Amino acid sequence: MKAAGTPAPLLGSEASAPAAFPSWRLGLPRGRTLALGGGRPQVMGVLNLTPDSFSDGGRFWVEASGGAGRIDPEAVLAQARAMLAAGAELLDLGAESTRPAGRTYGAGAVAVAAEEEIARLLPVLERLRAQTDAVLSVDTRKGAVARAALAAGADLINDVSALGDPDLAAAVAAAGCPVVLMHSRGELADMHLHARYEDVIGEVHAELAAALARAERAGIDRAQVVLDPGIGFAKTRLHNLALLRRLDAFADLGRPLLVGASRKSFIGELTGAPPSDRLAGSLAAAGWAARHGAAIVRVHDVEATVQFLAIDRAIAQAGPA
Ligand code: HH2
Repeated sequence: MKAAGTPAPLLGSEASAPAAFPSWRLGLPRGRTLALGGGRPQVMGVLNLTPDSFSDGGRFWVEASGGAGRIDPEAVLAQARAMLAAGAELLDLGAESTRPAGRTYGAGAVAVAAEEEIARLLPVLERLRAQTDAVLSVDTRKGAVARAALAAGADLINDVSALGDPDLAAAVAAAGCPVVLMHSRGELADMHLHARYEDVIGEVHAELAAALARAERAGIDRAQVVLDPGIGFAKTRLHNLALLRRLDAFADLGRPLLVGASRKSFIGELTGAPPSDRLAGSLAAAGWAARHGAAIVRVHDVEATVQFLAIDRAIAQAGPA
């Protein structure tokens, strides 16, 4: 119960939106819709069902004998419920780490077969779908995983390879669901070698435009595409900072933008903080992204991000007292 006299939170759509930010309505499976934009970024909570993600790997992982292991679905569901209660409007379930190889993370993530990815994902996804109408995104690069996830009730596919697998494009086109196309270069194992740009803004812009065109050629409706500059993927610290600084340069692509800067290594490089201690830097990046046009921010720390964005926005919209 709210105490008498406590003002209503200024979190929802009742708060007026600045005219400068466009709005979009994406179609979700089973007749639902996802309203994005209008200056009110939505928070996507990260749920990594992996033993080896860079910031929270192993959190839901139960070790078994002989080096094997499995996800504890109940632990993930508890975290999902906490994220939704804290104000996440989307959850992003990933069963394969995309942790890059290179200076920061050594050999990078271990490749996971589609069968293993599906086995990690489905017990969680099926139970979550039965419990919530929230938007459930699945972070995968593989068509077989996307198909299994969509059949189990996923709403949206988040593809960090931007349709590297033509079968994923076919699965998304057949389902008619939204898809996130993220910018990267090369493979996960060698992307750090591709972090070379003459003009990072222009080249990422051109490569995202090409990804959008590739999606349309594969039969995906451009109105269902969300674009992402791919912070930390084939980028140096300076590239990441430049992309955040000029996020507005991607507005003319005409699609909602997702930004995932949470706990990423550029924050560690600038501050010396380990992944588990990068909340303040992550909030600074999410706040900047939100103010400069991100429609979705993908974060590990939902409660803090929701509060940060609510206050940031309330100040930005305050009228003369
Ligand atoms: N970043 C990660 C994974 N998926 N998807 C999109 N669209 N954008 C991102 O920036 C992005 C992403 C990496 O973060 P995390 O999931 O925490 O780590 P890991 O890939 O090691 O599981």
